[in-house]
Amino acid sequence: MKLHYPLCAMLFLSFGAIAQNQLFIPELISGEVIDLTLQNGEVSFFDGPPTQTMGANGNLLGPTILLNRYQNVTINVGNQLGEETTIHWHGVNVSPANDGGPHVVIGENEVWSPSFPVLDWAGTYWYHPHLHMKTNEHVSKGIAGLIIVRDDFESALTLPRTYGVDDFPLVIQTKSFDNNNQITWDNASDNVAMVNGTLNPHLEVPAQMVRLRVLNGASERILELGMSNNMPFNMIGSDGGLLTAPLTLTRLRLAPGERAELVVNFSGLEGQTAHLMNYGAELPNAIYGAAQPGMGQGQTIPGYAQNPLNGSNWNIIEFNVMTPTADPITEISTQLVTHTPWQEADADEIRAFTFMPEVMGPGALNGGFMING
Ligand SMILES: [Cu+2]
Repeated sequence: MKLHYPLCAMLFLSFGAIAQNQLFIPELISGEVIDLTLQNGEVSFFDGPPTQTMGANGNLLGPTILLNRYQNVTINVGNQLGEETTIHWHGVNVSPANDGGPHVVIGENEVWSPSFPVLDWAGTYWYHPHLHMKTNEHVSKGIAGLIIVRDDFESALTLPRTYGVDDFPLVIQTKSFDNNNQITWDNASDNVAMVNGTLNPHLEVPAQMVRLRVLNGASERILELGMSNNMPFNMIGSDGGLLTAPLTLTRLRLAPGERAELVVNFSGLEGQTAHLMNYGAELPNAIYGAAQPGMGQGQTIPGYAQNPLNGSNWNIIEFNVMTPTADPITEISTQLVTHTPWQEADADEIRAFTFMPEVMGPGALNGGFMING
C-alpha cells in the first residue's frame, strides 16, 4: 500500500480539481558543442522527505537539445552519478559508437564525447540512459530529455515553432514511489503522473495554433491521448518526423518511447480551460494501462488493479488559454513533406520475420512474443 495512493487518486480522478503547478519547461540548448552533466539531485514532490532524483544539468530530466539537419555536433556527457550509465539518442541516426546503447558505458567521473553529423529529418527525438539492467532505474529516477531537429523543409512550412511560446515539450511519465517518497521502478504501481517532472500541471497557452511535442516517457504505460470534450487536434509528426499532411484526430495511442507532434487550435478559446487527457478506459485489455493487463489465464500483475491510473480517464495537463501572441499562427500548412516509400523491387535481399506467441516452457515470460522463434 502506497502512502500517496489516496492523494493521487484524488488529484487525478476528480475532474473539477484546479491544476496546482505551472508546467516546467526544460531549457533549450543548441550549438556545435553541447555539454550534459548527469547528476544526482533532490526534488520535493510531496510533503515529507524529498525525493532522490537524477537529471542532466539539473535535478530532474534534462535540457531540450535543438539541432539542425547536417550540422555537426559534439555532445560532452559527464557522468557525476557515482555509478555507470549510458546515454542513448533515441531515434537519431548515428553509428553504434556514437550511440550510448548498453555497450557504450560511461564510467563514474568520465566524460563521453560522441561527435556526429545530424542526418535526421526535422522531428522530435529524445535521449535517456540505456545501461544493461539499469535503463528503467535511471530513466525512472529522472534522466530524459527531448531532441528537436529542424531542417529547411520544416522551416518553410507555416507551423508554430517558438519554443516555450507556441511550441511546447510535453514529457509524459508515470512513476512509482515508496512510502518514503523515493522513486521505485516497480511499474505496476506507477500511480503518479507527471509532465516535464511537474505533478498536476497547468500551462498557459495563447489563443492560436499551439504545437505540442509529446513524448510517452513512461516505462511501460501506453497512453490513449485526447482533448477534453473530444476537441479535435492535428497530428503533424511521428517518430519519423513530419507526416505528409496534418491528420485530424480525437484520439492518439502512444506507446513508451514514442513521440508525436500535435497542433491544437486554441483560437477563440481565450479565458477557457481545456485538458489533454489519457482515455485509459478506452484502451483494449492486454495493453498496459487498460483495465486488465492480460487476456486472462492468470495474466495479472500484482497491484495492477489497485492502480487508479489503469483503465480510467484522467487529466494529463490543464491548458489555460490566454491572449494570442502579437503575430499568431492561426492556420497551419495543409501539406507538410513528401515521403517516397521504399520499393520492394529495390531490395538487395528479402528476409522473412514471423511474429508469433511465445513458446511456453521453463523461463517463459507468460504472454511474451517472438520473432522467428
Ligand atoms: Cu530509447
